[in-house]
Formats: sequence, structure tokens, C-alpha cells
Amino acid sequence: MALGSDVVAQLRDTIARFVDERLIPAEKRVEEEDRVPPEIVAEMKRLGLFGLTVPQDYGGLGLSMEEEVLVAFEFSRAAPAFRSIFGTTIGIGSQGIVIDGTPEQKEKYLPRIASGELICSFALTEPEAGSDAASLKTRARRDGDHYVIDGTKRFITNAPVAGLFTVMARTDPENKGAGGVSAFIVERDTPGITIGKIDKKMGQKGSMTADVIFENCRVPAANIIGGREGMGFKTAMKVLDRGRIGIAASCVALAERLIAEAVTYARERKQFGKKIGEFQLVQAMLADSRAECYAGRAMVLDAARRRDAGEDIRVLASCCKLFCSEMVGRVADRTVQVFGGAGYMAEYPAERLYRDARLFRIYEGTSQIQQLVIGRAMVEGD
Ligand code: COS
Repeated sequence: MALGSDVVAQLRDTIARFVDERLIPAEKRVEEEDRVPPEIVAEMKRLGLFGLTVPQDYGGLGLSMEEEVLVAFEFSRAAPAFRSIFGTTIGIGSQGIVIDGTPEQKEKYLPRIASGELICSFALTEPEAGSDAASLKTRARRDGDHYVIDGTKRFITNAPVAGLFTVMARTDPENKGAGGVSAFIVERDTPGITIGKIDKKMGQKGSMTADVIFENCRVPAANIIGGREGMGFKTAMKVLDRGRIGIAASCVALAERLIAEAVTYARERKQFGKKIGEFQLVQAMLADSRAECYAGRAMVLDAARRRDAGEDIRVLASCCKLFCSEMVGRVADRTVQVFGGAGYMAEYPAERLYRDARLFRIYEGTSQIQQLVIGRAMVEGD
């Protein structure tokens, strides 16, 4: 472990209190206002959440993957919108710099990310390039010691508040596939960036997504991640491998929360003269959720430990994302069922968390993309 188990245990306790005392009580407000209140973001900064995965040399805590998922098991019991602001920043928004950045790029940006000064976004998806990420059309044309970026990125989490974007763009127009793509660090105040209107979503209200439009946006050539053209797709995939384990950990945590909500309700609600939790058909729903959540937790911890040990976890990351995102969908569905009519009402959290959970099967690679990654590796013998 990078920090040691005592320090991580303390960190988990602190985060657990923050979740129970500050975040869960604020969930309704976040849903209504469709934003995370600035005072809560300020508290996240004070707690050091923006530095969790930034290496210690650059002002962060430098958590290992195992430590990160242990923290996520606590943090992500709260509505996913809270995680999305700092989790996207220290996850897919900045991991390109951590994993493949040059020493100069790390020195310049990571301390400002760790302090919470720079919120980050990962700009891969486009109107015509979602699952087929390698077909992206955003262009980066070399012009002296700059690149000029033109194109539109879609559904970009944190875009309205971001100070920094990791942008995947095509530097080689002759190469229409993955090899023609490079990754860039783009500061928000660079001329030529427009943020679209904030998307209206089914759930995860408070996590803001929008289009990011680049028009004649001049970025210093020094900002190409790793200093080499053509490596951007691989950087994006490595970032997503790590991100998928993180998302899976969040699914486990949300499932734990949903189970806790269902158990509390089943212990209180009476029908036919008894608490509904005494009925075996209700117990069966709770038991299925408990067993599946435990399986998810075990596989996420295993994949995280293997990544820390230096193993290739591409397939395992996809297994975790596939199983845990589908699992939390089933758990959310059962929780609504245990609540019955009340589960369909906005008054109880089950309805909101059910909508929130739906996105996990889509972003950072749909379930079908995870199946494709796993199945292809099996058949091709990786
Ligand atoms: N780590 C490192 N390199 C990887 C990699 C990984 N996880 N996955 C692929 N690569 C490399 C491959 O080895 C290949 O390199 P070479 O050309 O040197 O052989 C290159 O990248 C292209 O890989 P591949 O041929 O597998 O690319 P595909 O176009 O077939 O795409 C999928 C693969 C579908 C898996 C990819 O496009 C994907 O993950 N799509 C989903 C995107 C996504 O998650 N979007 C969500 C946006 S963020 S919210």
C-alpha cells in the first residue's frame, strides 16, 4: 500500500463521516438545483479529495489503486454527482498526465490539480464517435510550435466548471484509426473554446455535462501528452482501464447504499400484520442483492491489487465495469421493488438512485464495449 493501512483506515473514517453528515443530507438539494453546492466542493478540497491519486511528489496522496477503491467504497455511497466533480478530475480528467505525461507536464499541472484549483475533464466522445472512439474527427493541425484544434466534443463531464481538458484529437489525417490520434492538455482560458449549454439528464443531476467546441484553438506543442504524436488513443485506453475499476468500485458502494435503504425500509414497513422484512420473498430480494454486491466488491479489490502489482488488467477492468454496473442496476431495481409504491415516489431516495445507477452501464464504455473487450481477448488469446 502506498500510504499504509492505518492512514487509509483514518481517511476512510473521515470520508464515511463526510458522506453521512454532509453529502447524503445534501442529495435532495443537489437534485433540485442540478449542481453540487460550492461550499461542499470547498470542503472536498479541504479534505484533500482532489489529491487522492496525484503522486506525492506533486502534492497529492498518491493512493494505490487498492487504496483508491477502498476510499471509493465509502465515498460513492453518496449520490454519484458528488463523485463526478472530484472523481472525474483525479480520474479520467488528469490520469493521462499521471500515466503518460512528461516530467514538465506533471510539474506544471499536477500540483494545481491536487490542490483543487483545476477541475479536469476528459474530452474523447464526439457527436459521431462514442463507442467507436478511434474514429474521432476533432483535428489538431501542427502550426509552428503550436497545434490548432478544431472539433466538437460531446457529453463532457465537468465541462462547465473545468479549468483543464484532456483532449483527444487527430494529428494525422491520413490515419483514420487509433494511430492517428494524439492527446493534448488544453487550458480552459485558451482562446477558441466554447462550452455548450448544460445537458438535461435522466439522473445524476448535479454532475454537469456539456459540449465543448474547439474553433481555431491554439495549444502549445509542449502540451501534447508524452511529447509524441500518435499515442493519444493508447493513453485514453489506459486512462479508461483505470477509470473502469474506479467506476466499478462506485457501483459497489452505491449498491451497498441501496441495500441499506432497502433493509431499513423492510425492517419498518408493515403489511399483513408483519414487518415486510419477515417475508421470505422480500428476504430473497435482499439476499440476491447482498450476494451480488459482495461478488462485485471482491472482484474490484482483486483487480485493483493486480494493477498495483503491475499486471495487465485490461480484461479484468472490463469484467469489473461490466459486472458491477449491471449488478447495481439489478440492486437498484430490487430496492425500488422492496419499497413498493413508495419506491416510485420522489420522496424516497430509491427513485433517484435508480435513475442515477442507469448511467453506470453506459459511460466509460457501455456494457457491450466491455463484453467486446473481454470476448475479443478470449478469442484472440490475450
Ligand atoms: N491499453 C493500452 N493500449 C490499448 C488498450 C489498452 N487498454 N486498448 C487498445 N489499445 C491499443 C491496441 O493495442 C492498439 O494498438 P496497436 O495499433 O499498436 O496494435 C490500439 O490501441 C487500437 O486498439 P484496437 O484495435 O483495440 O481499437 P478499436 O478501434 O478496435 O477500439 C474499443 C477498441 C472498442 C475497445 C475502444 O474504442 C473503446 O474502449 N471504446 C469505448 C470508448 C469509451 O469508453 N468511451 C467512453 C468515453 S469516456 S466517458
